[in-house]
Amino acid sequence: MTTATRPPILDPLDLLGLDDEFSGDERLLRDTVRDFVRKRVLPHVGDWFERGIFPKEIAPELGALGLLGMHLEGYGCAGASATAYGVVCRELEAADSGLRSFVSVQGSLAMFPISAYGSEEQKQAWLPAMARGEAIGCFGLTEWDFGSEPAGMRTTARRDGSDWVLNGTKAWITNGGIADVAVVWAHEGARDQAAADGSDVRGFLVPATTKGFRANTIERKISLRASVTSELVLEDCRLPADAMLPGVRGMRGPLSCLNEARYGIVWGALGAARTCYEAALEYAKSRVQFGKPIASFQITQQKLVNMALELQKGQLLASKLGRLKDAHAIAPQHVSLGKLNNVREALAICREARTILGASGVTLEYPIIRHMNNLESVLTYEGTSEIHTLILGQAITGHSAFS
Ligand code: TGC
Ligand code: FAD
Repeated sequence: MTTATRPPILDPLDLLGLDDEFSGDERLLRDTVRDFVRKRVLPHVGDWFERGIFPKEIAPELGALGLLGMHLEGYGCAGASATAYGVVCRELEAADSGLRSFVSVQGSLAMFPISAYGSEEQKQAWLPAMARGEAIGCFGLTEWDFGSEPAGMRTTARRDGSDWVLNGTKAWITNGGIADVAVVWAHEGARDQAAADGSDVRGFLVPATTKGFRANTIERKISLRASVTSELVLEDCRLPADAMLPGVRGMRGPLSCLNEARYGIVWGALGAARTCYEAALEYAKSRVQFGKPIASFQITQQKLVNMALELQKGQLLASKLGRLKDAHAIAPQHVSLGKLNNVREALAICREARTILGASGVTLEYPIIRHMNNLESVLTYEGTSEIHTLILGQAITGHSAFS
């Protein structure tokens, strides 16, 4: 006896109809970005990944869509809601984490500190051009020897007359090699006087044309290949007095930027996972083994159902964080909760989806292994899953277990 197939009763991609709760503007933005990605990115992204390139010329196109610094106010930025920003991150990362990374770094890590802590002159000089995608930014916090513990950084900014002189090396910097301006975090003063807790850390705007500044590409990544990752070297980079961001001092400066970018990842990871789930569902319906579509086997259905459940739970979490953020009631620990859960579950969904494709799942003919590899970086950057566990552990117990 053959089993009859019936049309699905629920939308397999949104069992609870959670997207219906977005406003009309948010749904319009979702559809606009989805359409852009379908036409402009999906036909090429496998090739970009394979060749290890990020097409810099896409920046003005993202700018024209109003996606760069979209959650910031003024200076050409759209002042969109947190939910709208999240939806955009989700749709971009449904194509590739590298594309979402570009937008996260530009808007949340480079434009946000200028907007929040910059002088009026710094805002005028950079924000409109960055919103249009005519100038690209990067964010230099991590160093080779200081990743999870950025307060230990060795980069310094020493006064010389009214100038600043920066020395140090930053590592793993997204957009580094294509940036026009780097937001560089450094101890103020000489290295032997640097505060161990980072309370003397300041942010500096370093134009890529500055003498003594160079970006070296980090090669041979097998994750986030459609994204530029660089080492930034600063050798006696002399900058004018007004290169420093006047509005913040200490680790609160860089860490507050991370809240913005981590929030985008909470949504973005769902996009990558959705693409993998969708690819696995389609494959399972058409792949026949033992005389039946593999979608008709109980174990395959259990895998698909678990993926769909985690996608819905992740979306509920992201939407709740969006509402908290719009109400200015979000705490960094809330963002850690979302980043930890959604990236961990997205990676699990991608790995499970890969098994449904069998051998086909290991090729770039399908998007799954690309997303899976990308999410290994997403699990590590913007605070590793272990660091977010410890942030939440401290929030729950009151005890710090970092050192
Ligand atoms: P701690 O002593 O706890 O705090 C120092 C000061 O910072 C404040 N603070 C925060 N402020 C805003 N937002 C947050 N999330 C904050 N966390 C801490 C804190 O209130 C204090 O302020 P004040 O005014 O009292 O001095 O800080 P700590 O140095 O002990 O660090 C704690 C820890 C381990 C959680 C932190 O270092 C951390 O988050 N480490 C992970 C590092 C990280 O996430 N790096 C990311 C680099 S950028 C990146 O990966 C970009 S990938 C981009 C892409 O391609 O998408
Ligand atoms: P480490 O800090 O050396 O950690 C190694 C392992 O030890 C991890 O599992 C970690 O969780 C664990 N660990 C560390 N401390 C503890 C502890 N106290 N308790 C338990 N476990 C612990 N940085 C930027 O500044 N700007 C960027 O644009 C940027 N882009 C990136 C792009 C990519 C593709 C990647 C991969 C990284 C990027 N980073 C960027 C760097 C990223 O933020 C760091 O890799 C991350 O913070 C972790 O640092 P680390 O790699 O040095 O690992």
